[in-house]
Amino acid sequence: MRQDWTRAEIAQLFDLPFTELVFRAAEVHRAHHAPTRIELCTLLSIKTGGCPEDCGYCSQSAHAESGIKAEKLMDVDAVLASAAEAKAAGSQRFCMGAAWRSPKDRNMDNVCRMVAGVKAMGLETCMTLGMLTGEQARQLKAAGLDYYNHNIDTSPEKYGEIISTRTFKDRLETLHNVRQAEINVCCGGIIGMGETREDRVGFIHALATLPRHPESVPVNALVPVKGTVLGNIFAGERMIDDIEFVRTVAVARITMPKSMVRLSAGRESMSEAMQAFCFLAGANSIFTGDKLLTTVNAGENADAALFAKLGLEPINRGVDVSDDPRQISVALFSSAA
Ligand code: SAM
Ligand code: DTB
Ligand code: SF4
Repeated sequence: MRQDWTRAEIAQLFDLPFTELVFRAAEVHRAHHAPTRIELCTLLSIKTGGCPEDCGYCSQSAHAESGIKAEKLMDVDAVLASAAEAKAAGSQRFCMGAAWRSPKDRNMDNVCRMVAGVKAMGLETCMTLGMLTGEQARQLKAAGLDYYNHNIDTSPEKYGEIISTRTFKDRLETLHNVRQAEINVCCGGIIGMGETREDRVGFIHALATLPRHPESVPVNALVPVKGTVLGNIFAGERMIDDIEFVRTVAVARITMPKSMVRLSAGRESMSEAMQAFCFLAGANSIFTGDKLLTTVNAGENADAALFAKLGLEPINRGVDVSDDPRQISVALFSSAA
């Protein structure tokens, strides 16, 4: 995999005629993944609201006036009950999110019990808890954590306009700690925060030049939440052109061929045709269920209908995969074709 992408090369990809860009992305997608198979992940907010960070997009920041109240960390049993529901609904990965700047050491015991319990159900485990020390990352790994989500969100230049309570470099440090602990990395960001094309180039460049590409790359479309800084600016509508969003997905696919590219927040406001374009351009993972962390998601019925319409199927890890999910499902797809 190439880690030496230049900004100029990434800008050239963005500049391609749209159909040419999507065609190239689809080619790369087919070479590395089974193109009709989509990974299903489910989110749960295990600790909602009252976050000391000032991320301008986030309903859970204590600096926002979104009406989300601060809650305590959920009980382990309640989290496991929710994971069991997600598994019964066909989800493959259970992603637990906490509105923390970073976990306190006294939280680690409960959080690790959540990981171990979810893992024991046969689900893949993912957490997003804010910044981690090396020691905390090692504890999560020992508990059975498969993935850690920690987004860079936007370009290094734009970062300080969106968040002032931590730096882009802080983000990279946690990503390093997660990698050192041999936990898979889930890292992406948000499109539609008023960033320029150059910012989107810088965002993809930062991801595609990490020492190793993230195994998962969530591409969120900003969900404008009233009472947040960005929600107040972009009240009530998605502030990214559909075609530019699909271009971003396509460039992520081309530059990070093996990564799972997740069509994440904002899907609820996307048409079926727009989502189909994203799948064609290389997106191969979604969040299922009717809720993300605090905002609404497309919901299982809508997704089942969309999958049926498009002929998509969930990745069935038990059947399609053993050691390397992607390679074996590619092999299955090729022999079926
Ligand atoms: N506190 C942790 C952290 O910041 O890493 C984890 C939770 S945070 C909600 C996870 C990610 O969700 C953010 O990095 C951001 O990319 C995404 N996100 C949050 N609010 C969003 C919104 N309104 N629209 C789109 N994406 C959002
Ligand atoms: C990610 O990139 N998107 C997810 C997950 N990682 C944790 C979160 C989306 C949150 C959307 C806003 C909300 O529901 O509060
Ligand atoms: Fe806190 Fe994460 Fe929301 Fe930022 S994105 S305010 S760190 S919960």
